[in-house]
Amino acid sequence: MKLDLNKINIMGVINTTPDSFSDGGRFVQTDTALEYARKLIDEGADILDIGGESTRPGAAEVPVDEEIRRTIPLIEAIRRFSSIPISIDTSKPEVMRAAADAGADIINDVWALRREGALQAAADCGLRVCLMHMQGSPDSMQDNPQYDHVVAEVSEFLQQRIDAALAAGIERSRLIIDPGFGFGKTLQQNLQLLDGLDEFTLYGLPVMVGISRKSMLGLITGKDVDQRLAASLSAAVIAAMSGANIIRVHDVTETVDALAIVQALQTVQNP
Ligand code: 8Y4
Repeated sequence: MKLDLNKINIMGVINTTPDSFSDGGRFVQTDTALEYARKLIDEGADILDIGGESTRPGAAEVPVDEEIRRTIPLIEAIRRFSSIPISIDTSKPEVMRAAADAGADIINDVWALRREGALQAAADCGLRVCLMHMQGSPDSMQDNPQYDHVVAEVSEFLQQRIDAALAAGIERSRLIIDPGFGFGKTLQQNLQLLDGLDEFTLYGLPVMVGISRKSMLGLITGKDVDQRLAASLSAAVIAAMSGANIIRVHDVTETVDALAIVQALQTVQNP
């Protein structure tokens, strides 16, 4: 399966943290995650995003060997039956290299290759890279995030990371950008980013967004995380209408239909 970034792509989230696929031992854990991967593929996901480290505020750091044990056997197992594009959600150079060897296609790094050795690892692998904006670090990013102009500042940051990636030898055609909804942003700042999302298409690079189930939707609707499907679909449609090329979601079945309407509209506008 080849990645077509000229259309709207649905990225299905697979978390391999132990709280997600809980403990009957390593084999059972990979096996359960593998069944979940099959389900997302059947539901129509275009890309799978596999992560072994929680970026939630207050989450513990995961050692590199543990992150590898959680993610790499799963990527290898998916590759035995599917050629679906796979994204590895990691900031660690060792995990990037192992994932590339296992058959991953995209590095999804919420640190935008700012960790030691990450630029070089990504350049060596030759995978696509999603550069995401985050203000601060996961443990403290939500305590009083501040911007004068959030769209301009996120845009400047992404321009700097694009420049750093190019300087490290990563081809421009391999880059994807993401404003990082919820990563060091208040509700108001997230809404300003969503309102200005079209500006990020001006780089001529694919734009990715992750809004699914996030707290900004909870703050607007008053709903708990497991009751945010309708809000997530609404946000996905808004992002796609603003030109986002990859939408990272938890609810693939429902998002497939919601974004099929946007895709049909865009195909009639731009045949
Ligand atoms: C409920 C469910 C509440 C999920 C919060 C969350 C993004 C990302 C994440 C994103 C890219 C998350 C790994 C945070 N978000 N990668 N990763 N863009 N590129 N929180 O927006 O889903 S994890």
